[in-house]
Amino acid sequence: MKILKTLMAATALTAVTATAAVAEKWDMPMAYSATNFHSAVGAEFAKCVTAGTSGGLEIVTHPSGSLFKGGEIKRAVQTGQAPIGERLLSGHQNENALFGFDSIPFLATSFEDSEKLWKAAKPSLEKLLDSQNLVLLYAVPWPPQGLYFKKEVNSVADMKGLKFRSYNSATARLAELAGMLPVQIEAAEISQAFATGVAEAMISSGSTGYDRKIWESLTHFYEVDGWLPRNYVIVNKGSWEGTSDLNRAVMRGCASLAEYTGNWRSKEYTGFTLSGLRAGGMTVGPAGESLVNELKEFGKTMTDEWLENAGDEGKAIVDAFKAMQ
Ligand code: PCA
Repeated sequence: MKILKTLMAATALTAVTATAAVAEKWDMPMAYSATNFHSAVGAEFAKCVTAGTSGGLEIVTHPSGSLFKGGEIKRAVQTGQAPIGERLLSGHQNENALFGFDSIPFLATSFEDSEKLWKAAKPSLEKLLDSQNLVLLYAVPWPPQGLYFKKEVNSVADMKGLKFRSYNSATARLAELAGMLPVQIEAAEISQAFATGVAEAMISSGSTGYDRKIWESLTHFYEVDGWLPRNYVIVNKGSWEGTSDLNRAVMRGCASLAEYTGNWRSKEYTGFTLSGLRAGGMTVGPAGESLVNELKEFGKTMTDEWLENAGDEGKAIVDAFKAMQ
């Protein structure tokens, strides 16, 4: 009974504080199309926070890079131009190799391993983000990465000279190793890049090809399961510290829910989007064994290079991940 009374008093207090506090509105830039599952999860997260704070903190999502383009989102949140945002952090691995832990070819190639790798890397990532004025809320993996072309490809030799759309330095490096010409383009702009011939091939998930109706320009998708890069929702530290305890607690709760449903949706979306590519007329199937073997050699080179760039902290992540196997 005493507990109940205390609880009721606490709830009454929260209600008073919530109504007394000035309602805040946070714009949340997101890089990918509104129909993409990451954007759907972000929209649910925003609703969860708005409802959970009884409108005390309203989060408004802006998908498709409409508020800030993908490449600008991290800086916008760091500098407080946006209080919160979503970004593929491996897009910033040229700034710090640790951001690229999730784009090492053939290190973690399944959802299960991606989860383990995330567990191993999360403390380092949180620390790095903290040093950059950022608070990490949640991270959700893209489906496994595979290769897109507009012709049949059975070996690295077939890839030589192609203009290859990259989304981070790992994908650009892969292109170089395969003798292709990398060109960095945000997902929101790839339909046009492929339609105009600025790019002719890429590595990405079935999800991004499906979202961008890639069958209008390309013909083949080869499942490689190279890695599962993550999108992250980050908050400006000043905005985080400046909002109420209640708002922070609700955001943490909604973030764990979003991470859970995001993982689940990513898995579901994998098969769904591959069927979608097929329905669009593309040839979809696993990459041939000899092509995979050639790619694995590049993977070894890139793992060594990453370990060299990411130093002891990088090595500790890989070791912790391997210890979970
Ligand atoms: N889609 C994003 C990143 C990884 C993915 O599957 C993109 O292609 O930009």
